[in-house]
Amino acid sequence: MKRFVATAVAAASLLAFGMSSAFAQDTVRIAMLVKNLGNGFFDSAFDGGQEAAAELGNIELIFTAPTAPTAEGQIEIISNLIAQGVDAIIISANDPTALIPVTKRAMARGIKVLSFDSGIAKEGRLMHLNPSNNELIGFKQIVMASDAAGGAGKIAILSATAQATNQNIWIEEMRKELAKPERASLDLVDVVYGDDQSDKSYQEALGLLARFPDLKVIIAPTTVGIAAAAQAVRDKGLVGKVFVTGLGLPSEMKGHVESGAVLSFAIWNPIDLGYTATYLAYQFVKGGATGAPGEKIKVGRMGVMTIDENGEAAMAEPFTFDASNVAKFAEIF
Ligand code: RAM
Repeated sequence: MKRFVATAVAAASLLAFGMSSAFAQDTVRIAMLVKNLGNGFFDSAFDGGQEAAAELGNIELIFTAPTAPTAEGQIEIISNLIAQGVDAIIISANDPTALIPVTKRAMARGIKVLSFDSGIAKEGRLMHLNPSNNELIGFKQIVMASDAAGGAGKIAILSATAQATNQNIWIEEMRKELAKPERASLDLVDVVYGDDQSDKSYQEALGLLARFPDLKVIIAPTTVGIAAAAQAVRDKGLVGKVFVTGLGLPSEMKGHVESGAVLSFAIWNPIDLGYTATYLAYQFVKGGATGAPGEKIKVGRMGVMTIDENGEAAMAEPFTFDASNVAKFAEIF
């Protein structure tokens, strides 16, 4: 809600100051369409987007999302954005393929469609911005789980939605790592989905704890899931017996690390991700970027992104947090 108000105020002040219509026409309208509302990860991404917008000037950045993380909700919003005639849409997709018809329609109207965080398949966007290297994200989570489990025992995954492009890629990478002989003592017993809703994630975590009394680790590759799972472990008095790891926001995980339910977790900087995605969108609208393989696109304080053969680019390595550094980063995101 806060986000819509911010946009409305920016637009209203333009009118109030009687900007000429020529100026208004020059304004680049970029929509950041995320998986769902009420997720702190995306709120931070929008903060980064606003930073890029302020730096570039003359951008109206619209933050929007369905209430629940569904492809249907995103399709409806994209149709509305086409009708509004925005210049670009940056999307964290709830499904890799379901959005393709509507994003193709948007691109046919000249709207620059990019995906970030959670991708749309190649034909449905001009480029995709990965937060980091997918293989590394999968690998890191298994290493953290293995460390927490002492190298052996039952582990389970609590993911976001069953269709989420990014989580499904990371789960695939985790499975590949688990298939290695040196991981043979780790037993992945289940994968469940909390739909990036706190309540559902909490219930799914309780379900895992009940079904697998000797479970050692829950890996949640989602900021919503990891916080909910840590809360479930604490509420059940299982701290020290079951550990939670995965991808989390320091600001949401500080208390869970201090409680001992979480020994370590990882993430990248969502502010930098939103900043870069917004900058890229601007470069497609105004800077002539096309997303062709090998293309190098300047993205302000983040330097230069290089497009690979799949029309993708990746940002930095995920960073690991534990009791030694979580409090410091909790102030930032
Ligand atoms: C949640 C969302 C997002 C993902 C993070 C790690 O906030 O599912 O897409 O990148 O977790």
